[in-house]
Amino acid sequence: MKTKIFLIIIGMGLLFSVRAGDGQFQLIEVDSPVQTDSHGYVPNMLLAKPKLRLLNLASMQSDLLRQFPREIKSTFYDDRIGYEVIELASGQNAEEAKSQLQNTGAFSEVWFNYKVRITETTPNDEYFKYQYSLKNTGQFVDSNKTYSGATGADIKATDGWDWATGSESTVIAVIDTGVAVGHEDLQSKVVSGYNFIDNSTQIQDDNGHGTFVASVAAAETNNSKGMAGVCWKAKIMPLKTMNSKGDGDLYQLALAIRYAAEHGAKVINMSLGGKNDTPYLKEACQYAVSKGCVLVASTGNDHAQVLFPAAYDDYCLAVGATDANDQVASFSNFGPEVDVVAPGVWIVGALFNPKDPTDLRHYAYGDGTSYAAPFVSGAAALLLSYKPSLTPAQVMNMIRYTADDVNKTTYPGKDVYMGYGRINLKTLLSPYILQ
Ligand SMILES: [Ca+2]
Ligand SMILES: [Ca+2]
Ligand SMILES: [Ca+2]
Repeated sequence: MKTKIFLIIIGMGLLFSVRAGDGQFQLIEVDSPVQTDSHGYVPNMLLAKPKLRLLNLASMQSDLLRQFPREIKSTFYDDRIGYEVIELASGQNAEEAKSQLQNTGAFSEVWFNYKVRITETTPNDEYFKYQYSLKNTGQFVDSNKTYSGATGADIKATDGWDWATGSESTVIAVIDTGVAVGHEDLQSKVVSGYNFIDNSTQIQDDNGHGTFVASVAAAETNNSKGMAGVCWKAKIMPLKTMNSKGDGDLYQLALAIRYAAEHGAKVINMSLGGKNDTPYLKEACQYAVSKGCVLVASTGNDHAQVLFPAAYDDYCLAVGATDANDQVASFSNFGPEVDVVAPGVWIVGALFNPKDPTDLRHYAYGDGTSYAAPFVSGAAALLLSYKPSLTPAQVMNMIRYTADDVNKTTYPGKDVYMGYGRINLKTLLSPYILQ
């Protein structure tokens, strides 16, 4: 029964298929909770400040060793901080030793050597641990231990979130198949959108693809449920231009791009593409950029040339897909138009099953450049929430130039497979001075 939902977009069509098993949707299983360290301090070390009148250090140290021959292994005075550093013998209880040392009267202060670590913002979402794309520790990405990759092959999301988790005033337009507005990890995120097929405001997903894409960019995060999104707080504007089969056309796409630009979207995610370059699509992209929108599009999954609109260098960030080892996915399209890559293999996303629309608590795995693009859309939304005065060109360049050139051994610098490299939220969002 272990299956993996596989949502791929090919050309302008979405193909809904299943990688293995019998086609049942799988709820990701939950492991037992992570064990946390019981000590908040180094267990065999104390730092003690000698009282001023006792600063005959050599005699104090020999007194200590005489008094506590079993408890204390070694002791030395570190004049850089003015404390006696006391190493306890193994198996000693640091709390007991601390009070014994205090009772000697030789010290004005006795402290544990408390642990610190690099600051990192880790959300509490249930399946975050499977989202190697956000934080890759080499963990298995599923409870069946099917797939794992390399530590650090991720977008450095937890480091980036130290600086920004987004803003509710940043809207990401998701031009796709609609969004399951009632999904538990999206229900607070969706603003009103438009259905260009029916000319209505009914933007319910009838395929699943749009819901998945929206959740990667901006699922509700740190809500103890489901998954984490890249931009915790951004809103999602669903613009439905593709039908239940995942088919749409460039005219409706052009309409949706213009609508997004005129209705306050700051970022437009297009996990779609076609082989045809048309002036009305290009002009729509140009218009949206002139209105201040950042356009992000997937390159396509044909291992062929970059699709449109991703291929419009001046207007779109073209996003290819990598895996959990920072390798380009075999299906990812390539060419000089590729700007950056982001994870697009074994991606966790919100699952909407049109055959069971009441099922709004599920998640699945997906592969495709469709799921790489929303990492970049989420990154753009994070950056804009933090620095809203940036122009689209500045956002595009910052995302490009802060990416990690993870294939530099074989293709140093910008190349046709990865563009500038795999995006990096740490370098994107850490403070800097605009030149
Ligand atoms: Ca969540
Ligand atoms: Ca480009
Ligand atoms: Ca490179």
